[in-house]
Amino acid sequence: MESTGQMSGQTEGAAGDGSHRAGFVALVGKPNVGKSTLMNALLQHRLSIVTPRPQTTRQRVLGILTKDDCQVLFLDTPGLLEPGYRLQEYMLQSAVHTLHDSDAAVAIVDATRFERDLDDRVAGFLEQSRGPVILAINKIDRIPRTALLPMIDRAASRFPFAEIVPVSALKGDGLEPLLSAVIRVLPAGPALYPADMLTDQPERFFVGEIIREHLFLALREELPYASAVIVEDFTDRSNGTAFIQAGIIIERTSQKGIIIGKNGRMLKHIGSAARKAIVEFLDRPVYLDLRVKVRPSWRKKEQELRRLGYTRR
Ligand SMILES: Nc1nc2c(ncn2[C@@H]2O[C@H](COP(=O)(O)OP(=O)(O)OP(=O)(O)O)[C@@H](O)[C@H]2O)c(=O)[nH]1
Ligand SMILES: [Mg+2]
Repeated sequence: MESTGQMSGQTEGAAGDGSHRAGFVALVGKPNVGKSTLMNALLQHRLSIVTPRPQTTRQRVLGILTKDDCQVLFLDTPGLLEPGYRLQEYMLQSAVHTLHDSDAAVAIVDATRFERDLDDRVAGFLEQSRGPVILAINKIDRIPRTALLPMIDRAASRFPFAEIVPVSALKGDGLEPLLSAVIRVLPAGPALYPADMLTDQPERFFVGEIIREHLFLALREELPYASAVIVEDFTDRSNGTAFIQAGIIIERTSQKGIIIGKNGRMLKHIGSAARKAIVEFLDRPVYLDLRVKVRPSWRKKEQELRRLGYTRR
């Protein structure tokens, strides 16, 4: 991947005439509307994990888009859910705090579930946004064109959006108009990160996320939600291979058998799929060692959540 690491000083806008814009833009919306897919499409990079299941994203993910005259700091967030346990409370807080702390926001709805996605509760959260809010009506590849105009009218009557842009994050439709709308609401200012930086989160974080992505893809029912990943060792060996040891955390001993599978087949499948994706992400050979660990009710325990990195940042 491109360089990650910590922020290292400021860069000048290419224009150098004070017309440069930069700011944080929160991507918010109900679970599964396509927030992460949209951020990745805008960045043209697979950064934030995506699965068909709701509640895939659990923490905010920074994606930096640098152009000649602007730097957009996209913040992908967990879905605006109704929390039932401590992890979900953390997820909701993470989304709401990001919305409060950003210069602007893009609210995202799934065009096929418009009424559910732009309900009073979501509108209430959007009112707490510090800056202007743009609406992206996503997944327009799944609705007839004629359904769009009435939807735009209803959206405009529900919230004072700065702009409303129909998109398909999956097909790449409407991304240019959306990006232009985002840049229009960005405050003036210099770039905050070096031009070649894609995120400020370490490779280690994304390695854990990729493993979790493959848990979400491979497992059924409650298991994806009962699992977490902790990267215990990440060492670059002298031969150029990244040596990674990670724990798959589950809640009950009875879940262990399912994750390991008959003759270890499930764990092997998850490991090889995740390893392939990590190689692609890190762009170097990877040795991946996965172990399954039981931590009873980790989703409900503050201390366990903190150990897994689910802490406010
Ligand atoms: N048809 C279609 N599917 C899409 C589009 N955008 C996203 N999806 C699909 O919607 C599902 C959810 O996408 P995500 O990007 O993970 O959604 P999210 O809002 O980040 O979800 P959470 O992180 O769980 O809140 C995936 O299966 C995507 O492929 C789109 O424009 N069209
Ligand atoms: Mg997501």
